[in-house]
Amino acid sequence: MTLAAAPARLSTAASSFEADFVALLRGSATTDDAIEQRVRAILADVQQRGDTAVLEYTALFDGLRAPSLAALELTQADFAAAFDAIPAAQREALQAAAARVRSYHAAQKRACGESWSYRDADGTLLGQKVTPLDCVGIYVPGGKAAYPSSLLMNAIPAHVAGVQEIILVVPAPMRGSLATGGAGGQAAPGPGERNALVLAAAHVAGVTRAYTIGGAQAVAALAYGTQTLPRVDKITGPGNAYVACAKRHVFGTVGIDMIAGPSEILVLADGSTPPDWVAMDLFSQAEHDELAQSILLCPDAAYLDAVQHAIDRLLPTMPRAAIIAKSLNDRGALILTRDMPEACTISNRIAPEHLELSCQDPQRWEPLLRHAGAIFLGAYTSESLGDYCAGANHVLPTGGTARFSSPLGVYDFQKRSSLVEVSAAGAQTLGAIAAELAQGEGLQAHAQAAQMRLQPR
Ligand code: HSO
Ligand code: ZN
Repeated sequence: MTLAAAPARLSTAASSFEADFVALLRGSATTDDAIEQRVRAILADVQQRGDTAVLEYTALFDGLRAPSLAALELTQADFAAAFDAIPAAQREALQAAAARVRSYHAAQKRACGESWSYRDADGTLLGQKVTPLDCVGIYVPGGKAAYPSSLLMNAIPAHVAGVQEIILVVPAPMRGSLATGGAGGQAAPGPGERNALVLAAAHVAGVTRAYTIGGAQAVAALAYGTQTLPRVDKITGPGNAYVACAKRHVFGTVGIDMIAGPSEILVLADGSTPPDWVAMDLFSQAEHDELAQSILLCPDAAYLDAVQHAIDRLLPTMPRAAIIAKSLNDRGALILTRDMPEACTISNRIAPEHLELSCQDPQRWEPLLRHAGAIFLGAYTSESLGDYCAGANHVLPTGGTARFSSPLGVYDFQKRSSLVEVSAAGAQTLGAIAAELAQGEGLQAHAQAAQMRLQPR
């Protein structure tokens, strides 16, 4: 069977455009009653029974039996051994990527992650004190979609922020039994054996503890704490529908980063980039997931044809052609716009996770772009470089949420406390204002607390 990918062809000049565009942006259903109920039950159970419940679900869902949660702990020695065991080229790539991600987030911390204060003329001090979270949990999927790069993107900003305890949870990649020790056979892989690159990434990223658990039960363990696991302050990282649902539910008990949807890429092109490059960039996000969305916007119809030809030619060469084809056929689009400004307007309406401005003068159009998780400027800036090693974070708002949210960053692992120190002179001015407003609100104690300080002690 030959696979073909024919993304929808839209034109902003067509009378059907609005209807087609709205249909294109209609996301996949995000709630599922069955998942919802299952997750609620798991959360309540782990909250009540702690380690025992986590172990039972791990045996049930992951086929990994262990006598205790401690037996599922991965140690720093495990990370180091994995790091030493991977090929040298992978080791070097991991370290190079980690160094760039670290520099980027260190710069981010200097720019917007430091405490600040100022003093009024009367000596009153006002400011904000920034402190790192004490303890965070990072969820890394462990099945076929194990992304060591995502571990770097979550753990490094936490580390740069100064978080002391970074706890990784990563589910077992295959069925096995720790209870039997796995001594004389190949049937019992140790935890994480299949994910050497994930463990090696934990080694370079500053993870402090790790457990081979996953799913809603791991989220519950992190959110509520168990006999073995401490309760964390925030949980970050992507996961399947159960994990996403569990994160939604524990929000408020702990912080969460975001609920990540399928990957998205929008390429806004002027027709000057080699069509093969753009086709491959569209594939790069489509290959993540059949529900991923890849869209090309361009004012040049001949260029859209050229990219379609590139898609036709390159698709059969892709190992994940089936996923790419389904994603492009169901959710992809090649959209003809009247001009570049209109392409920018359409892009803002989509508010994509990744936006490639693949044109000759990206600086000219960038000021028109308001909503995107990450903006990649110029033909050489493939989004895939951003996924691994450019340095900026690849955990980004999806599904149009870039209208109101930002990439994962150092700031997600910090919190702020307001600082106020009123001088004796300041108490005169502020006391009069506060007393007036407090009386207006009928709050006498407030008013008097302010008034008492009008006179020096
Ligand atoms: N593009 C994904 C991240 C990723 N890509 C990991 C490759 N590995 C997030 O949108
Ligand atoms: Zn990617």
